[in-house]
Amino acid sequence: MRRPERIVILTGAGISAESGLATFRDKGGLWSKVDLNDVATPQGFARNPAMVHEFYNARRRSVLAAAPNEAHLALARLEREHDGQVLVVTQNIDDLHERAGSRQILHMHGELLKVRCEPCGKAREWRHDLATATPCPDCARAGGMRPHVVWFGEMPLHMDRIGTELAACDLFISIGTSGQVYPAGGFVEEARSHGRAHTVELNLEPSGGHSLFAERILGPATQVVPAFVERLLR
Ligand code: BJW
Repeated sequence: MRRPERIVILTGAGISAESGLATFRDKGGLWSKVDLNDVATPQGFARNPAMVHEFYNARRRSVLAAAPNEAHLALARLEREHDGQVLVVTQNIDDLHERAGSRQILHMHGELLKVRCEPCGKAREWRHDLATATPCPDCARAGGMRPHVVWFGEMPLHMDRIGTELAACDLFISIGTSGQVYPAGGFVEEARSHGRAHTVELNLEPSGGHSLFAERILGPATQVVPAFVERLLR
């Protein structure tokens, strides 16, 4: 592998698993406990907002109680010590990359510690429980506040910038994601299709069937990510 200049790192729920945050599709994951159509679609929220608030309130409390692990810290070290660009594109809605020290981060599926008022469109930091009756601090309307996250059928955030970065990167690393959710699941092909990017998957178990990655390293994120970062910086 040539020394990369521009690195794009896609992270998924697996990088936060060893911080105690549940993944979605692993055995015992969130989608084995709740129906994603009920809690992760605009239609589910319209049907039963109280249930959706309860689901995200519990997850917000878990995120606030969690701490970044060795994998988050290793990516922050890479950003600090690599003499090129390092961009983390995360599907995760937790703030563990930020708390580990990463600064170049795009949250494509939103952020759990933010809420948005649908009527006035204003998003703001939020660390408390949210209820159907919570009024918007900006426009004072009640009933329109929702978690600032991207549900199925909604457009992920920062897609233009992500497309530009994937086209320009020479190393694409995917960490702890099953690759089952699009558009993130197609990023490896996007990075490859420009012909320059070396592609690496770091995961507990290989994602998908036929691999589109040039290299796969299997193991828990807290072990394989620091080792891979060490190799890159050597
Ligand atoms: C470890 C580990 C350890 C464990 N160490 N590793 C048919 C075909 C194709 C697409 C579609 C289709 N029908 C509908 C679609 C589109 C749909 C989609 O992809 N559906 C699929 C289910 C088929 N996508 C959308 O609707 C998206 N929007 C969209 O497409 O807009 C249109 C558009 C058009 C053109 C361009 C761009 C856009 C929106 C998707 C929103 C996803 N939202 C969620 C919820 C967010 C809020 C929340 O957190 O509650 O995002 S769903 C959930 O899945 C969450 C995650 O970010 C996302 C991905 O999950 P992730 O991170 O991969 O977790 P898991 O659990 O799947 O995998 C964990 C991995 O970790 C595993 O691989 C383990 O091995 C590993 N692991 N422990 C290392 N210790």
